[in-house]
Order: sequence, then C-alpha cells, then structure tokens
Amino acid sequence: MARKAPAKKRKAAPKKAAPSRRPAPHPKPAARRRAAPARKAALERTTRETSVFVELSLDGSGASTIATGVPFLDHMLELWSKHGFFDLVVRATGDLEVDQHHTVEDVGLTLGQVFRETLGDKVGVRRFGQSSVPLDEALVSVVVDLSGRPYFVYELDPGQERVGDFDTGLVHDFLLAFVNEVRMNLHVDCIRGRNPHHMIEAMFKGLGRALDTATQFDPRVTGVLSTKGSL
Ligand SMILES: [Mn+2]
Repeated sequence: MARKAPAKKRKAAPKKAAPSRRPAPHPKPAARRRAAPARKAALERTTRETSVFVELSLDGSGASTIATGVPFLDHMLELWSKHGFFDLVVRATGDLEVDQHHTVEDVGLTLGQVFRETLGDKVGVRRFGQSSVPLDEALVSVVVDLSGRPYFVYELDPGQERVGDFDTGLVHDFLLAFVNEVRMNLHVDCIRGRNPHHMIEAMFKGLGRALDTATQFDPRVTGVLSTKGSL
C-alpha cells in the first residue's frame, strides 16, 4: 500500500547517537575449559567364555541396540541407556548353555571398562549423582560417586531367585563387575518393593539417572571436583 504522505514536514527526530565504530569486543574464548572431548568409546572383549562388544556415548539421546542373549538383561540395559541419555550398543555371545552368569558378568565388566574410558580425566564433571526411582510399589535409591575408588553396597533383596528364566542374583554380579571397572562408588538401597522385576527395573533406571547427573559438566567446576586434585 502507498505510504501515507506526511501532511506536513515534521520536526526532524532528534539524531540518534552515532553507532560506535569500534568493533564489538571479541567473544570470550568458547570455553575456559578445553573443548569438550567426544566422550565415546568402544571395546570388543573376547574370552573362552564370552565375546562382548560395547559402544557407548555419554552425551547421547538414550538410543540403544542391545542383544546379549539374555532378554531380561537387554531390557534392563535399554532402560539404563534411555534414562541416562547414553547411546549404547551391546552385542554379546556367551556360554549360555552353562548358565547366564558368565555373559551377564562380562557384559557388566566390558560396559564398565568402556564407561571408564568415556569419562577420561573427569575434568569439569559433577562427580556425584543420586536418584530415587519408583515403579508401582517399588522404590529404589541409587547414589554414585565417580571417585576412582571402587566400593559397592547392595541392599536390594529381590525376594525370589528368578524373574522368568533370569537369575536375580546376577544383578549383583553385573553391578560388582561394573563398579570395579569404572572404579566408582555405588550404593543401592531398595527402600521398599514386592515385585522383583519392579525392584530391579527401578534400580537400573535410577543408576542411569544418577550416572547421567554425575557425568554432566558443571561450569563451576575447574579441574576435577576433588581437594586432592585427582579422581
Ligand atoms: Mn519391565
């Protein structure tokens, strides 16, 4: 549309201050911390009992492809990855004709080795994390410290030996192997629960959430979060 012609000459608007010719100051260096490393790693580990491949990205979206030959473990690792926002690939073949023990433990061990590698020197990360997760009647607390000192406290009694064909005692073996390889502190307390599937599932979700927190960068952390200066 045609512009409205000014009826009469208006008083000129007061001149704005001329924009400064000085260039904008340089933006701050992207980060005082060095550029965030790509926190991903992969490992294939083969013994006479099992062959396990794990690929992990800490800063992922929670996408996973998991096939361990132990469907209940697949289900739990998928939850762990989803709720930790970790991208995870796990492929395992093991002597399941013996039982599930070697496979479950070796997946925990290999995942722990890869997890530790993705952490690198832990510069700038929060280090601690905790989560309480309910699933119906079950409530499980998980507390982690990426301390470099392996310690594991497991107060979760599933109350029955099996969930389907999965030996519930293997969760302890899985976590112990994981903790030792990551060199972290892990306390699991099942506050209440009746159904072992619910208790174990809430634990894996909580472990994902607690580790997600512990592995996040905190901009206030310079170096590693330790008065000793190393983790
Ligand atoms: Mn389930």
